[in-house]
Amino acid sequence: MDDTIVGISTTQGVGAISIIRLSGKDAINVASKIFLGKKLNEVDTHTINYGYIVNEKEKIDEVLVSVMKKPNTYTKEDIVEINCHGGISSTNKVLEMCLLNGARLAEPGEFTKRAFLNGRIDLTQAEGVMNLINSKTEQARKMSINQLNGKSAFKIKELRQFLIEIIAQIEVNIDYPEYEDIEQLENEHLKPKLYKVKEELKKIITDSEHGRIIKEGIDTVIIGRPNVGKSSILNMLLEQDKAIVTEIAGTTRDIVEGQINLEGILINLIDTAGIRKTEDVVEKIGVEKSLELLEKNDLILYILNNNENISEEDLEILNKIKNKNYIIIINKNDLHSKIDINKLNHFKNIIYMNTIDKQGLKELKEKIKELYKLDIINTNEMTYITNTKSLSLLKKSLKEIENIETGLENDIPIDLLEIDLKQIWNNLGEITGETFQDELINQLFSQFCLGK
Ligand SMILES: Nc1nc2c(ncn2[C@@H]2O[C@H](COP(=O)(O)OP(=O)(O)OP(=O)(O)O)[C@@H](O)[C@H]2O)c(=O)[nH]1
Ligand SMILES: [Mg+2]
Repeated sequence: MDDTIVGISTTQGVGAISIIRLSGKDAINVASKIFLGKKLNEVDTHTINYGYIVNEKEKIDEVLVSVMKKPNTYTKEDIVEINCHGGISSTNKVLEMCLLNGARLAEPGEFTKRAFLNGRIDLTQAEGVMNLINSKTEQARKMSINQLNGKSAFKIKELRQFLIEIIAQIEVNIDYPEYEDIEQLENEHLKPKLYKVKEELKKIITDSEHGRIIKEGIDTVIIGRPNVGKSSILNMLLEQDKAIVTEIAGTTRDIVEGQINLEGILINLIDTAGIRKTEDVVEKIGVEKSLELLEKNDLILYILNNNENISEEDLEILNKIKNKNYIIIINKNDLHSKIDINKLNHFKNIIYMNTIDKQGLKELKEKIKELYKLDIINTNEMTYITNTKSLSLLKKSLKEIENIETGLENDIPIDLLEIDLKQIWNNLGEITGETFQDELINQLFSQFCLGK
């Protein structure tokens, strides 16, 4: 991190203004070498300075240069931002001048990485920055700004603190059994504490899964036999004729996608080829794709035709998706009913619909809201962990805490269980990017002052 980095901070392309950002101990020097105007080494911090970017021969662009001296900057290092005219060639030229005068091209996310390494933000906040940039809906924006403000990290740090207190108490019991004035941590005392950790972990995991939905939307696949009205339902939801609809079975071959916004949550819809046994090579590939999509999506809309009986193939697929999030739509309810509804006795979330007068549309939307509790998602109250690795660390921790509980039931010695507790503590530390072993030792002593 000794070097000075440079990058274009605005979108590449033609625009009114582009910003080229420098960060590092030579940021101001590099800018001075190519700037014609006030002496940047001598200007006050957090000032904007008018002038030109120049090389030996000519003026390259007319610019405004912001000088921000450490530590009150985004990266906690010296930062210079050059506002130049937003053409592709002038922006690239200014960047090139910075590179020729001692800066190195920044890697993606490197400014934020420096902010983390220099201790200005933790890992979850860094994730928040990325999420904020990528927010597609108002809900996602609100959630990211909370994450950026450190709310998620706070909850995890609090949980780590609670764990360290348990670990510390176990250590005291092991190392100083003769200290009678110190409360011995009996299994009975440990149980409610572990329960609390477990419940907190569960809540963070649920929140994070909701968070993923807010961020990315609900991936929803529309599945069913040919001609039941899948593409008509997609078109109805999108309010446009995106997919081809005909009375010929096997119309849709490839997937057709679209997006709707439901209460600020994106529903990513995929219409598929109707599932049936077919000798047609193209259709066959389509059917295989449909079956594959069953596995990959958050929500399955399984479509049946009110005017036909339920086939063995339908039941086979329905049984496969029983443990997933699904809604069964009985379409074409304007037609005479030939469906044997008793065959669906073991299934829930059934909606009658027709795409002619849009009956059932409202109910479908309500059902999705209910399944994903979209009404009660409160972005303010959420502890939201976005990256997959962190989420898997949380899930791993939950498993570990359950193992500890079982261990306690089976009278496994407490010092063995303590190793697992430390592991959970480490896992949580990895999520916020805090260090582990040394910190553990320091914390232990700072809390108990047993060195006296
Ligand atoms: N009566 C009636 N007809 C419908 C309804 N929905 C769709 N249809 C008709 O059913 C036929 C098939 O509709 P599609 O939407 O193409 O069906 P699909 O499931 O996408 O069919 P494939 O792509 O072949 O798998 C068309 O003629 C539609 O007009 C409905 O609610 N009522
Ligand atoms: Mg279709």
